Amino acid sequence: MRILKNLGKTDREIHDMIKKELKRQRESLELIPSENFASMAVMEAVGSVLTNKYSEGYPGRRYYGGNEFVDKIESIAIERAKALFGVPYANVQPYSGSPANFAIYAATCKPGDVVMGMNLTDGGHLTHGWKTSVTGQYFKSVPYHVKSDGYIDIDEARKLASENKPRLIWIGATAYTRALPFKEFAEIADAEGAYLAADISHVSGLVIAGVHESPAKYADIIMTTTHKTLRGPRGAIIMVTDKGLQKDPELASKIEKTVFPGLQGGPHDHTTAGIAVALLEASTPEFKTYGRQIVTNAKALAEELKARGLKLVTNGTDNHMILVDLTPIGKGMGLFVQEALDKAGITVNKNTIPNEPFSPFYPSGIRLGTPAVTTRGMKEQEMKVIGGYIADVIEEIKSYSMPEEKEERQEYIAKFKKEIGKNRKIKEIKKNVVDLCKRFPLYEGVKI
Ligand code: DSN
Repeated sequence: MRILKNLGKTDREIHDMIKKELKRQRESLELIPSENFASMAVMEAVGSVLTNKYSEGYPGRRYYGGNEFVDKIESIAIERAKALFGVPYANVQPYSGSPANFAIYAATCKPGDVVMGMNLTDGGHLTHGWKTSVTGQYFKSVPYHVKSDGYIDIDEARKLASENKPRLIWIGATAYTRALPFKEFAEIADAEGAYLAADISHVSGLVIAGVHESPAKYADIIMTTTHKTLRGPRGAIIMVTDKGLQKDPELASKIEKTVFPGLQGGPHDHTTAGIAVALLEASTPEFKTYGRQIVTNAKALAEELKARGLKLVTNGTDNHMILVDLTPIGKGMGLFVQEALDKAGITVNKNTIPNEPFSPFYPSGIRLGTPAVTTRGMKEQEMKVIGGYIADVIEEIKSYSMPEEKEERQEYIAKFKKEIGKNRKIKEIKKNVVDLCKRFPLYEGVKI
């Protein structure tokens, strides 16, 4: 099936870049844990005529005419989200995770209120109160941390909550490889009368598949982006639980008002349709099998990396993600490993590790995840092979280490890039990666 025919006639430049990006996605191993491959059905909905419509307001209460079908689409998306996550209220309009989280602050806090979230460099998210995010500037942020074993320090969080009396507590992360302790955080929030918001963006697909506990019984508010393990288009959903409505019967209407008109204008109806399709796909038995395989694959990959001598934060994983601690290999190795793996056709991202010893710009870890390779149909056997490739690439570059002197770093990085560009072993791995990818075709039959 040939797609983007009209784009090819109208704008060759963009058409060619999309064609190249499809080839890149097809021929590389996508291991960034927050990325995935949406289905053709999801992408067709997102690329539909719905992009033409304005529909400020909510179903049945719009500021524009002509919303007969958009109302139905949004209502379907809402009902599917409520059923899948077992909640009484869902708002599918947030443009993405960061604005969704800000809507949650606006609904529950006033500027200057105390908020708590996991520290960014321990694995938390920018919008959970980090200093460079407005969430750390408009609110008084008191971050909690992980312990030396990499697990969330629940005792510290309890103590900080009791001392600082937060209005809102976040439980959720972007670089945390263990189960999120919803029950314990509900106890902490309840003891202080705080709202508990669960940001399950990374694990929502696993929650649906039953391989990660659901926060529905524990949190007042749940937020998920829709494009990670959930495998939909880029967007977000805010949900209010039964518990949240018992605590504050106005909570759903507060969220509704802060999303629109508080923060956003017209919802992106094409994205809403894509979310509805992704939620339908996520309600199938096949999706449950997929979610289980994501975790099985992550565990298999973790075991292979460990067998090859690599150190993992928390020594393993409960979810879709692995955080490799590269400190035994060299200083600030995250960048070098990311670049070298990129050359081998393996896409990961450099990441800080808890108590980052080097620098947030040149961090000491890499973050890996299995949602995208699992979508391609890869299983434990392939994870073992991929783990071997990763270890082989790291072996090739283990003599590099980031200079302590900041002025020397740019020159050193440029030299590193030149040298790995010529590395024969990495070139050989790249060939093997392409062969492996071809055995697990992506968007089969699609031509641009
Ligand atoms: N950027 C996302 C991630 O990679 O985890 C979070 O916003």
